[in-house]
Amino acid sequence: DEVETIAGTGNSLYSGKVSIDAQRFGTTFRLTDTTRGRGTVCDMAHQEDENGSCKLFTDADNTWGTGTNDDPASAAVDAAYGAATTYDYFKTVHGRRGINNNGRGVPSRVHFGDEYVNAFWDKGRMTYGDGRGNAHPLVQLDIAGHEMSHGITEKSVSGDLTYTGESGGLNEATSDIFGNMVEFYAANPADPGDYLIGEKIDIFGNGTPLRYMFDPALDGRSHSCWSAETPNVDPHLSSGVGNHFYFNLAEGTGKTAFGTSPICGKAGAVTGIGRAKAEKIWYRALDVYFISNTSYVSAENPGNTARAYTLQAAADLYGSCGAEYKAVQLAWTAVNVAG
Ligand code: ASN
Ligand code: ZN
Ligand code: CA
Repeated sequence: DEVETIAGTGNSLYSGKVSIDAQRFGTTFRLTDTTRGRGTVCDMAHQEDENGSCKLFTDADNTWGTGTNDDPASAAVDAAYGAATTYDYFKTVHGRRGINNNGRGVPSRVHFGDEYVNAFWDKGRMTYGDGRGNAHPLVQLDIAGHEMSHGITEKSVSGDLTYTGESGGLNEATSDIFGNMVEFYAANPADPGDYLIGEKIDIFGNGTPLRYMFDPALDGRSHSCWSAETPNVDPHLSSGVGNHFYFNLAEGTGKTAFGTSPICGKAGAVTGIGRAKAEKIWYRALDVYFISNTSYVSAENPGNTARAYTLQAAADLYGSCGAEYKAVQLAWTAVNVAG
């Protein structure tokens, strides 16, 4: 039987009608993306076991899902679209061909567990739960980009960015940053780019997003400004410092189209340099300079900080006398990470 890639139609939960690349095998279509290194989407059917079976989604007419949870394939469409869009983002914007930079795709598992309110990256694959109550399935594009970016971080930083303390915060911030840069890259009117994480999931049941990058403390827990407590909190909270820095660098402080970014302490205002430059600076810092224990602030080794490495990346890309380098300095200072 002939096998070929055919663009199918997907009716997603969050991104409207999207094109997804499926594979035809005889008279059946499979959710295997042969144009991006054979990434797959499979159905955990509410099981959680580590090595239990996950059944590859198949379809008879290459029109996948209905856009509602009545059809288990709808969440699979979001996962396929998320993996494909994230793959395309890193290839187009950063010249990286997949997580391992070898052109290989990765598997996505959907419908993991029973009312599981999370998504995660482990063992070289993405896994998504269905949520519970008001919390909808955790397959929104920025979440897919977040989880896949954990794989990018794992393969870019030798030994991974350690998932505790401030390096854990940088690991989480990297995933939030690229998750939303993927959302902007997609430019999908059904899910426009923003600096909120999981804004369509309603994870708290009150309409608020999981996280806010322009002022992370709006969630009542995350750190918008670095403090001596930052190394002691969960990576999903210390990520606030990196997320807020990134927002300042890309969009500036004060009132913006995406939210109001407060300035920490007595720092000066920042004028953003735009996402196209900010994302290249963060990616280069991650890929070329970050090591496993890089932190926001380090008394012992001031050279091994995100501030030092993003400045180095900015100097490499745009020179050390330009507005970009200056903006990196100001954007860190505005989150209370001084030079
Ligand atoms: N969704 C979470 C994350 O990707 C899962 C976790 O806490 N590891 O960060
Ligand atoms: Zn994460
Ligand atoms: Ca978002």
